[in-house]
Amino acid sequence: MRVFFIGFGQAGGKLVDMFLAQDKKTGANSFRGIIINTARTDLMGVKNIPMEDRLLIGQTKVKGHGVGTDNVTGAKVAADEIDTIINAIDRRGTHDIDAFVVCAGLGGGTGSGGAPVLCRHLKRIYREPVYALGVIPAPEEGRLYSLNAARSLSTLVNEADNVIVFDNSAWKNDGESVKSAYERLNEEIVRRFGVLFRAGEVTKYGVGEMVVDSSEIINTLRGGGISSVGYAISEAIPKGKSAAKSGGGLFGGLRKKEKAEPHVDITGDDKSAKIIGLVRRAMLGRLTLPCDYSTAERALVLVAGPPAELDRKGVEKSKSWVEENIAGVEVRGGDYPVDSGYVAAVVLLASIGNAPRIRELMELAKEAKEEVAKSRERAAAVSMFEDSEVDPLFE
Ligand SMILES: Nc1nc2c(ncn2[C@@H]2O[C@H](COP(=O)(O)OP(=O)(O)O)[C@@H](O)[C@H]2O)c(=O)[nH]1
Ligand SMILES: [Mg+2]
Repeated sequence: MRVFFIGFGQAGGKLVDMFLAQDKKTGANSFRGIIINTARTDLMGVKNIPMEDRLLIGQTKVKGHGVGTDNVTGAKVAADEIDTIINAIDRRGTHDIDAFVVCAGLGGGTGSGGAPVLCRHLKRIYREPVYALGVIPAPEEGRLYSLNAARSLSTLVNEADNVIVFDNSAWKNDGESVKSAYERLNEEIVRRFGVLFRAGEVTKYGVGEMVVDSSEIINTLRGGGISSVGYAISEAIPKGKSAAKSGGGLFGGLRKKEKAEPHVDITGDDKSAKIIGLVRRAMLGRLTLPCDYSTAERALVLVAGPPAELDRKGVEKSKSWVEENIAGVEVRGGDYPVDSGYVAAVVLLASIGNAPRIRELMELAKEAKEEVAKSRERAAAVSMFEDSEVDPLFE
């Protein structure tokens, strides 16, 4: 799939920077993008995006210093300067793309406020689907971050064609701060979504036997709402060659402490058993957003790896297994031949009905709304008594 990425705010900008770098490294050339911020230093902090594709907005309001955690101002600035944003996107070229993906951390100010506004306008102007890749904050980041995320997310689900969520709290290790984990989390995000969004693009191995093309990703995400992604990886080594030597290729390999399932030389039924095992691990393991997978409306199963390891029967059986385990019956899938020492399975669980962290955010937002209403009532009651002799506190 050819994707136009827009990174909004600091987290969004860093992610798009990494997506484009990964794309370049693999020679795939399926991604392009721009990044947008109200803070000049954040725009300067990325490594791979050309200067002309970094857009500073809100200069008259915040003078390049950012909006802090004020997502209302973030949204206003985006709305005020939407023409400038659309011009920057058009300048980069949109005629041959399959989808837009707007990346943002939803707990802050610029991306949290700006992403929903941008999605609304992109949908009005272009025919291609508009997806959001939203990072939600861990509770330890504070109540304000959670409130910002709740507010942004509830708007975003109405404005984007689908919101794929990554939960920082599910991915940071115990005892580790969210901030110190950013780089590792971003690698996890880009690895998963890089494989998913690039599926169907021609590689030097040609296209797969059972190609997942962009229309299948689009149809899987068509139901809207919130989606989550699972991923698992396993070694695939031709005899006499180590996975480490042949490199991770598309998947960027493994980190030092990470373990892939050891490779066993297999053929036929074993080969499909290996794929089924991998898909199960992807769906039952840690998802980008922890959720009850049995509530997913649709799913997409993608198996990527060296052609010799890909197996039609394995993919078909995996699809049936996923179908048995989710709420809906629409499960799409296929393979994606790539130059890699690993086989990877990606399971996209679309339009999920139950995710505890999302429910928590929504409840928090409801409480906050009630608090505001109560304090307004209180203020109104006080003003009623201001001119009278009765002291409302001693009623
Ligand atoms: N996973 C991840 N989350 C980040 C990163 N940078 C910031 N965040 C989170 O994204 C949210 C918004 O922060 P930020 O992007 O700085 O806000 P903005 O610049 O105002 O849009 C917060 O919950 C941050 O914890 C990052 O590099 N990776
Ligand atoms: Mg920041």
